[in-house]
Amino acid sequence: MAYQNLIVETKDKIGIIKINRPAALNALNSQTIQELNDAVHELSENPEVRVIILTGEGKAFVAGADISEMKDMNKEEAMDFSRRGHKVFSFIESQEKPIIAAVNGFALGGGCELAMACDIRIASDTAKFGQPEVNLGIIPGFAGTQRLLRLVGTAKAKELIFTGNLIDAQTALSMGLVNQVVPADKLMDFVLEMAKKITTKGPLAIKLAKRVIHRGSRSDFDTGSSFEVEAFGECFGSGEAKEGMNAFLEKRKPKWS
Ligand code: CO8
Repeated sequence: MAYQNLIVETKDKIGIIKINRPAALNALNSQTIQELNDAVHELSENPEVRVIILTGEGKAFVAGADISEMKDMNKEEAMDFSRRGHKVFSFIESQEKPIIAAVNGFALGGGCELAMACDIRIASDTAKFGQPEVNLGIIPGFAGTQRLLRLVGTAKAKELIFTGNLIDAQTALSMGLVNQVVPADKLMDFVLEMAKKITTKGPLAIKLAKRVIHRGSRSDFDTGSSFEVEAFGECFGSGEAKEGMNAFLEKRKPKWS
């Protein structure tokens, strides 16, 4: 598929989506949001791809929703834009393949929200995070209020959202907003290595682990545990578990079908 604002490539079972509007710091306009949806859909349907990496071109991951597109919206249009963003980010979060955000620079507003919709966030040491919407007289609109509080807790989420402060990657790490911080020039190598490692694991196990964690994060403990029991059984029903355990006992690498 041809994209105007994204560069999409696949290599060694890894799909890479690079948001490519560097002149606007990769701000998310409607077209880019739609293209993100389409690209994730395309890669999730591609049987050759096992892990997806999302990153940005230039000095930003994404500097937020596109302010020039939002500025003249009325209430209904804003709600519609917000709903569309929610839908796409929920799709990103819930589709079956792991998605790693390689946060190469500014991840602000909708950009921080996009990173939070990914499964794992690896930040360059030059990245900056924040929910600066209140500077514009608005609040986060792509589920930032909800995902941030779940990741960093209510108090820190309120502090970030009320002050609009930008934080550096180390601070984001200390809050649990990102998984790891790496030097800027090593970011893609590091993320590719992590993605590559995941591609060597049981594909069904990865898919089910993601599904159970995702559904569990929206459920109480007992309900989440019952999802785990079901998925654990499903692993054994597939033959993948037999291959994985036989390979261990036979001291060889598993051959996933
Ligand atoms: N939207 C549109 N254009 C942007 C955005 C953006 N979010 N961010 C940067 N740009 C543009 C600038 O206007 C500038 O364009 P031009 O060269 O034509 O003047 C270009 O990108 C480069 O930006 P700067 O010159 O400002 O670069 P600096 O390095 O000086 O500053 C900053 C970088 C600090 C990132 C600065 O650009 C900035 O503060 N950007 C805005 C950040 C922001 O407020 N983000 C939140 C936006 S609101 C949001 O995301 C809400 C999400 C939910 C929406 C729900 C809808 C209902």
